Parts: sequence; structure tokens; C-alpha cells
Amino acid sequence: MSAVVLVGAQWGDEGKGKITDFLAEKADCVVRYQGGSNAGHTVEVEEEKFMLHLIPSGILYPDTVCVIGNGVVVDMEKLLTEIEGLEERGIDTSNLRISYRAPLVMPYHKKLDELEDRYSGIGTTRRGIGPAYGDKIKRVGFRLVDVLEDSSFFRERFKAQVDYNNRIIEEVYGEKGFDAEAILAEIKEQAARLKRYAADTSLLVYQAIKEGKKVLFEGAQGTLLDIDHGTYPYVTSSNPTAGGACTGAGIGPTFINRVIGIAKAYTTRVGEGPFPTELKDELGDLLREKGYEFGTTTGRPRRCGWLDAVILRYAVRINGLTDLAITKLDVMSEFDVLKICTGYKYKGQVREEFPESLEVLKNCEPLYIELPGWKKDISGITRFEDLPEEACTYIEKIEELTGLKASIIAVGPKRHQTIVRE
Ligand code: 2SA
Ligand code: GDP
Ligand code: MG
Repeated sequence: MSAVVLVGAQWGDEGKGKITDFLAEKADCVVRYQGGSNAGHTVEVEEEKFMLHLIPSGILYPDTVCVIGNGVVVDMEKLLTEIEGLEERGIDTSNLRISYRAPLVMPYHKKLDELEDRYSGIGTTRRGIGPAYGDKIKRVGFRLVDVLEDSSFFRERFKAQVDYNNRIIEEVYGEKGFDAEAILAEIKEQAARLKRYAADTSLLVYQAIKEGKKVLFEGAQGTLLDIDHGTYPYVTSSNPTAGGACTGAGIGPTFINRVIGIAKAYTTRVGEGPFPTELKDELGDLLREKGYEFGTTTGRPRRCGWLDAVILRYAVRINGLTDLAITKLDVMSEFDVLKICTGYKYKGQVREEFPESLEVLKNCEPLYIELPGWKKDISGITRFEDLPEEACTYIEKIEELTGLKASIIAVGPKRHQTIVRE
């Protein structure tokens, strides 16, 4: 039995797509369990680059079953475009499965996300994620199965919901609302095109695990963007943390036997909210330039800073991490001296735990240790022993600070630029 959860240990964009694709070579099934088209997971194989949003990063392997679980909010229009884009590039998507239970992102969710973000200042991706999860929790959302069945119960509730949202869009924001019949026709057509992929995915994943197949659960976003455990309200509206894999895929926690925390060798964040180790100077610009830190979905520049071990320790605890995958070590080759934050100073006191209060977090001063850089190109190295001594020391320091082994190290964006340690 092998069920492995891959979770972002920071604020997302840790390289989950790359690591998932790398491990998917030996997997039978890859499952997305939360998020939606806000996610942007990059997979690079030889000269080809794929940016995936809703489709799991196992899709490049023709025999791997790729599941969009019940915890993912599905924008059918975006999903169809993504499927078509892959098919045009010769990628077979016939092994894709979508949960009947997946809540749908409606056109009014996207509109409301845009309008509300102007006021809330969260800096969302404006893909309708918050409003779609909000409706799910309020029990006024619609799932793939509802549109496929098209019952009178669904139609009545759907029209009432469009009316309600139109009132907000028109009366609160003074913008034009939507035509319920037009949306209905559109989503029915989209659902019909997706019908061939629809499945009871919880059952499918359960059976795969029971048959001893290898299943990967691919988190989107990251621990600090978790609605419950992240830097609320500057978070996404789902649970990227490992517990989300159970609810978002419909499997019990006793089936999971490994949880890999994926962490960049430094830290980035896109969108607003506190970020203690952020570098607002030329060092931050250098990280952005060398790490090519721009949003995979929106193209927004990412904020960059030093590695923060307080965050990593928090991720170890919240996710029950078993080991780490450290990505983008090659980007650190640029620096003479590397810094790692080991604790925060707040009002003269040292804090080693990640604070729950944003006010405290905003006023925390990072406490750093310094390590020597290596200033050598490491992007072609395939064995840990062949890395420069300073790079090994950097990784070993992360292991010491987190108490976990870095069992995977990425030294470049491509599939083969990956070091595995036994
Ligand atoms: P949302 O759209 O409601 O989920 O936004 C809420 C916050 O969550 C952040 N968020 C992300 N952070 C990092 N990466 C994400 N995916 C894209 C990428 C982002 C992009 O891979 O680069 O292209 O801009 C992602 N998705 C959501 C978001 O920035 C808000 O802070
Ligand atoms: P995800 O959301 O966690 O899947 O990450 P993204 O795909 O949004 O962002 C990670 C970026 O870093 C992508 O452009 C990847 O191709 C790239 N990347 C992943 N691993 C490495 C690495 O080890 N080195 C370098 N230089 N780039 C990497
Ligand atoms: Mg991303």
C-alpha cells in the first residue's frame, strides 16, 4: 500500500508540479484534492514546458490515472481549454477522471471574485475560488452531478442563485448581472463534454489503494495559504495542508503513509499579506530574476526572501511531514552568503513558533544564521555527494532545523534535474 501526499510547505509555487511529475513516473494514480484554476503547476520535460491548473501533474504519463477530486472547485470552461491544449500537444487525457461531487465555479463567482478583491485587498488570482468555496460552505453551490442530472430541483435553485448574485453585482457594485438561461445553456454544454471523465473518484482512489497501487495526492498552493492554518485572511479558501487530501479526495487518514513537504531553497509569496523574510532590495530582485519568480497563472511578480525555518517547522507539524523535497537549490548558486531565518524576535523576545496573530507576524524581526555560498553551477549534478560542500551544508542545516531528511533535491526545472537520496 502506498499513498503519498505532496504538500507545499510555504506560500505555494514550491515546485509541486515538477516533483509530482518526477514521482508520477512510478505512480498509478495522481489526485488533486483542493484548489482550482488558481493553481499553476509547471512541468518541464526536455524542451517542452506545461503549465497545469486543474489537471494533475501526472498527465504526461499515458498510463497514469489523473483524478480531480471532490475537494477541487472546477471551472469547466478552463478545464476544457486545458484538456484541448494538452490534446493539441499530443498528450492523451483519456485517463482523466473528475469527481461527480466537484463544486463548479460559475461565471458569477469569477465576477464577484474580481469585484470583492478590489475591496478586500487579498490579491487573489480572480479565478472565482473564494466565492465558489463560499457557496459550497453556504450550501448554495452546484456540483458536476447536479448539472449532468439537470433536475427541476437543480434548475429552481440555480435560477434563484443567479438572481441573488445579480442583486449583489448590480445593487452593491453597479455592474451588469448574468442571464440565468444563458449560463444554464453554457454549463450544460460544458458538462456534457466533460461527462466522459466524470466518476465516483473516491471509490476509484479507494480501490487503487486497496489493490496496492501507488497513489500520489498533489496539493496546490501551500501550508501558509491554508484557510485554517495559514496567514488568514491572506489565504486561499481551501485546505492545501495534508488533512485536505482526505476530505478532498474522499479517503481516510489511515491510508496515507508518507507526506512530503515541498519547499523552495528560499521563500516566495504572491498576493498580499505579511512575509517576515521578504527582501525588498536588489537581493530580492536577484532571486526573482534567477528563479524566474512570476505567477504561473496570472504572471504577477512574486515577492522573494530568505528561507524561513520557522515556517518549515510549522509545516512539519501541521502536515505531519515525513520528509522534505527541497527545490531550486540551483538558484542559490548566485549568492556569496546565504541566510536562513531560525526564529523571530518580537518585543525583545525570541519566538520559535509561527504566530497566529497577523499583527505579531507583521512586527516580527527575523533572526538569521549565515552560511557560505558555493558560487558554482550545480544544475547538472545528479548525486548528493557531487554537490559542492557548501551546498551539502545548506541542505544539512535545513535538515537539522526541521528534524527531517531532504530526500529529494531539485537543481533545475526539468524532470531529470532531480537528486534522490536513499
Ligand atoms: P485565490 O485566488 O482566492 O486562491 O487567492 C488567495 C490567495 O492565494 C494565493 N494563491 C497562490 N499563491 C501562489 N501560487 C498560486 N498559483 C499561481 C502560481 C498564482 C499566480 O502558480 O503562480 O499565477 O498568480 C496561487 N493561487 C492562489 C493568492 O495569490 C492569494 O494570496
Ligand atoms: P508549483 O505551483 O508548486 O507547482 O510551482 P510553480 O510551477 O508555480 O513554480 C515553480 C517554478 O520553478 C516553475 O517555473 C518550475 O519550472 C520551476 N522549478 C521547479 N523546480 C526547480 C528547480 O529546482 N530549479 C529551478 N531553477 N526551477 C525550478
Ligand atoms: Mg504555482
